Amino acid sequence: MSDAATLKHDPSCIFCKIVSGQIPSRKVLETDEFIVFHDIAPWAPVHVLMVPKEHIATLYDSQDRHAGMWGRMLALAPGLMRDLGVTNGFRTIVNTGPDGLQEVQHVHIHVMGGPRPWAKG
Ligand code: DGP
Repeated sequence: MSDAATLKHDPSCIFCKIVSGQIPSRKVLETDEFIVFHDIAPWAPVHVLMVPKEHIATLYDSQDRHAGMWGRMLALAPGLMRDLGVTNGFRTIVNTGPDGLQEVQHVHIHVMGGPRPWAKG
């Protein structure tokens, strides 16, 4: 588990600003380690982002001490999607780096579901 006071924070990062409440978001869930909020430009009927509170720029920057947090985020995804009305499957995606199409330099898991077809694959 994490100690909020010691977590890395980048004041210029848009997701750090959402974590700190400086920028509003449609928040779905919050733990001491991460928050979940609706994507501003959804690719699917339900599209949320799971975002660590600590500023970790990309998956390349994730460390062994973050492994448990990744597991806890993924473990929450099915129940979270069920609560959002998604009961027939969903996609989880982590974009990494320029060739991985990562736009926001703060790691996040896209969790997308709802009746298909919808865009992006
Ligand atoms: P990626 O390409 O994996 O870095 O995806 C970044 C996602 O973040 C993209 O789907 C749009 C979303 N996003 C960017 N800025 C904001 C914002 O200010 N608020 C919310 N809710 N989502 C954002």
